[in-house]
Amino acid sequence: MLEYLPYGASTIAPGHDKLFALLYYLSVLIFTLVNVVFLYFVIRYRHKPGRKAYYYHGNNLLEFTWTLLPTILFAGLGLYSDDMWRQMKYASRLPNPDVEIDVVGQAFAWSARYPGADGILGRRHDKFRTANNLFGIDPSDPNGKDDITMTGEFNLPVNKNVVVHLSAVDVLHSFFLPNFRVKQDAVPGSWISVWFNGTRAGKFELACAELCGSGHYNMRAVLNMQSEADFNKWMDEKNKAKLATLEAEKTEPQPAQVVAATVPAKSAEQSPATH
Ligand SMILES: [Cu+2]
Repeated sequence: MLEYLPYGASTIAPGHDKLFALLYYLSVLIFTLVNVVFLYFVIRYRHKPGRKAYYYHGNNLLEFTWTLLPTILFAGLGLYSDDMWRQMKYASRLPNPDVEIDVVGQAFAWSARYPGADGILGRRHDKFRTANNLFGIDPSDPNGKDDITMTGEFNLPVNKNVVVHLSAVDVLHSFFLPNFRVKQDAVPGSWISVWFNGTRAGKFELACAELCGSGHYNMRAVLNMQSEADFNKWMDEKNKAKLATLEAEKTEPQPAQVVAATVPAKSAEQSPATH
């Protein structure tokens, strides 16, 4: 239909492309008609010596018609495309997620958060956000301890409903997966959910589609769409590595404990009472 579009790789791509093609060819048709008629009138009624311009005062039938036809056309297109829009954008139409992740945009990179071995994304709030905690994971929520975050490249399974909760750290970004026909602004201070169901395995581009600063052109990530088995294997490895790190942290003294142990001794040394 429209060969220059990136090939579709999600369940909504065929319906989306049909709608896109309809709008595209309707625009081409109307543009051509208007310009052919326009050119005809320009030539037919061009200036000629002796030709007199005449005064013409409206025509109700003509005005009624050229108001009614575009109204029918635009209202019709609105109604026709409404279901596709709801399916893509309405929170009430989000499918039951098979995989649920958080994604944040930050000048100039995309990061993702997976729920970890417990399968639960820990609570988050922007007040907890630091350079080392881009998602604002609540440190008091045990569900957040095993969450896994990564930047620049991440994996997801094909033929699964993926729900992405989207936000931004600094300025507006736009989460754009051309092959999946998904595009959604990522807005600092709010979390917006988008979904897709990928139909093809492979590497896909996640681009930023909002001019967000000098590095905007370079703000992209790689999305690896894998078979369910490959994805589960990848996720298991990530979870094992994360649990091992958590175990190691438990046995080593925490930086906070080291500070707590040394500070009183130090202050006792410096206290005038001990001299
Ligand atoms: Cu951006």
